[in-house]
Amino acid sequence: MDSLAAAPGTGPATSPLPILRKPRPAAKFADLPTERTLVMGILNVTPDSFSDGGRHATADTAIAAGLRMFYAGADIIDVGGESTRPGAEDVSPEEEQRRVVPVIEVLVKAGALVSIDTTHTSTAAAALKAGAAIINDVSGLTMEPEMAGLVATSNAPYILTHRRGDARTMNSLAEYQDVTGEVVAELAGVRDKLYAAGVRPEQIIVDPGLGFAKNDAQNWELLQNLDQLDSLGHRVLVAASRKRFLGTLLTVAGKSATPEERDAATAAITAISAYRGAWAVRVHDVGPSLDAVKVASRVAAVRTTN
Ligand code: PMM
Repeated sequence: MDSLAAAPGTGPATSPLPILRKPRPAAKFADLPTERTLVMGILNVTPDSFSDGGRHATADTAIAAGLRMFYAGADIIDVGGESTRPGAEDVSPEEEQRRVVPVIEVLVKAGALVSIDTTHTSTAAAALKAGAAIINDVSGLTMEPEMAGLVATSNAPYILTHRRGDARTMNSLAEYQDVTGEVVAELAGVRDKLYAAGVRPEQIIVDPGLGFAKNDAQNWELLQNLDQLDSLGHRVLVAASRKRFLGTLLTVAGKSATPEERDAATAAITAISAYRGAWAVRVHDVGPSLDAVKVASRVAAVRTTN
């Protein structure tokens, strides 16, 4: 396996891998900081992700990118092997696992807390076996309802994302009278299915699913109404990073901003989400969001001491 080149001092000079620091004890979800918003770094091990263009398509380049995010301070590394962009083709669970498992194993050995971004129960199970600690299912349980059984038996935290339809159909399903109210109600419905399968409330993290069956105006409305998601009583994750609605907002001379040109706007959303008390943000560019969290925490500290 080429990723073994990551062993300290054994990598060829051409290896993209940073030198591995001493392996650390396995990170635990329970040890994550609770006094501030967490930063989850996105690691797409895919040839066709919309936002990083397949940059981390091999195990070595993905591990290198994951380690860079971890050493930069990311609290969680979210590893995915299937593109979820609208219109993306399905990837078989076998291919998905071939992409993600070696990457997860090395990141966990290095001491990172890893989440697995998948809609497949078998991939979530393989990732947990490889050391991942959190299941991030963007389908909101709609692809494989049996995922609920795995969440219950594994006791792993589960990110429940709001989505209608799948990657091919979701764009046509963005019809709401009251987007926030309907997203909250639909999340509550899926949450009840998780409860029925034996999942505990503390395991559930809710995500409004920005861009998943939402148009630009609906994404902005959900961000303005983030507080309403708190009514569900779970941790809240905000995942706006590099999404198309930011590109549209930053349009210059009729040309929408490229994914990389959306990072400053992403950090601005991190500051807003952190100030509103989100549990975590999911971002491609970790450094600016870590700074944004510091700013929001510092301002909020004045609010709580006054
Ligand atoms: N969006 C993408 C992928 N995974 N996971 C969660 N929990 N929420 C999201 O909104 C979400 C996600 C879209 O693709 P990207 O990995 O390129 O950002």
